[in-house]
Amino acid sequence: MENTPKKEVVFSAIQPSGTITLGNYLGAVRNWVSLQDEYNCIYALADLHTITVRQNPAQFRKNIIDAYASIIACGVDVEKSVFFIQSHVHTHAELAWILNCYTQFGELSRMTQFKDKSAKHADNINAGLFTYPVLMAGDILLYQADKVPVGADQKQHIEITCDIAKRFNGIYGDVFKIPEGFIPKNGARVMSLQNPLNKMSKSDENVNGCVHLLDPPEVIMKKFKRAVTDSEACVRYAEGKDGVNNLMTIYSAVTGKTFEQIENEFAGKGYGDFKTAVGEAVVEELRPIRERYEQLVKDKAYLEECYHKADEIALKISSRTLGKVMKKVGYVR
Ligand code: AQP
Repeated sequence: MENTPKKEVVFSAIQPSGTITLGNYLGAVRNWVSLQDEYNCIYALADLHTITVRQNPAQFRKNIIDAYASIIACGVDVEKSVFFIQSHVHTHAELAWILNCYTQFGELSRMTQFKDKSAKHADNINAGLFTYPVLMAGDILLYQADKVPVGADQKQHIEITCDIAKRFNGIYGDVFKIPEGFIPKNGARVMSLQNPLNKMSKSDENVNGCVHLLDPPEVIMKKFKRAVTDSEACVRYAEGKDGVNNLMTIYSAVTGKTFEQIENEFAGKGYGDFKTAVGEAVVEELRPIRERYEQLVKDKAYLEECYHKADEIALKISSRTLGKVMKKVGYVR
C-alpha cells in the first residue's frame, strides 16, 4: 500500500487588539480558511502580543472572545483546524525567552513595525514591543510550520523568524523547520480609507478609515462613500492614485475581477458609482460572517469547549519542539 504523503503544516495568528478588519480578513484570515483542506492548519489568537500596547482589561477580555468567535464565523473550522489561545499554551512564552538569547539587538532595531508602533505609542515603548518578533518567531517555530499565511506587513517578521531559526539550527543541528510566508496576490495590503498611505489597522483612531468585519451594512456603505480618492474622477490603477488603487484592490479581492475589468466596468462613470459598488460588494462578502458571529458569540460554552480542546492539542505539539530545544541548549530535563 502506498503511503499517503504527510500534509504540510500551516501556522498563523491574529491579535485580539480590536475588532477584526477587512484588511486582516483579505490579507490573512481568508487564506486561513482556504488552506484548511490541503494542510494541517494551526491558528492562534495572539493575545500575548496584544499587551505590547496597553489594554483596558475588561475590553481586552471581550475582544478575545469576540475575535475567537469572529474567526470561526469567517470559516475557520474547529473540526479541521486547531484554533487556540496563545496565553493558554505556556510553551510560547518559554520559547520566546530562549530565542531572545539567540536574537540580536541590531536586527530587532531594524523592524519597521517596531519603528511605526514606537512612533504611535511614544509614551510606552516597552521591551515587549521591541521583542515582539521573537515571540512571533517562537509561535511559528513551535509547530514546525511549512507555511505562514500573513499580510504583506508581516513579511519582515517572517524573514527574521527564518534568520533566528537558521542561526539556532546552525549551532545545534536541524531543530526548526524553516518556514515560508504565504502572502496573497490580491489584498495583501489593504490601506486606510481615510489615509491610503497607511495600512488599515484594528487600532486606527479614525473610525472611518477602517472597515470592521462586524460593521452593519449601512456603516460599511457610509465608510466607502467617505473614502478618500482624488480629483481626476477616473477609475484607473496608477501611481499617485492611492485612494482609488486601494478601492480597486478591495473590489478586486472581493469580486475576483482584474484591474482591467474594473477599469472597463467604470469607464465614463464617476467615483460615486464606483464607491457604491465597492461598498455593496464588501457588504455582501461580510454579511454571512456577521450573521454567523452573532449566533456564535451568544454561545460562550461552545466557544470555551472549542478553545480548551485546541489549547490542549497545541500544548502537546509545541511541547515536543520546546523539549527538543531545551535538550539541545543543555537544560537538565
Ligand atoms: N491592512 C492590512 N492588509 C492586509 N493584511 C493585513 N493584516 C493586518 N493588517 C492588514 C494581516 O492580518 C493578520 C493579523 O494581524 P495582527 O492582528 O497580528 O497584527 P497587525 O498586522 O498589527 O494588524 P492590525 O490590524 O494593524 O492590528 P493593530 O492595529 O493592533 O496593530 C496578519 O497576517 C497581518 O499581516
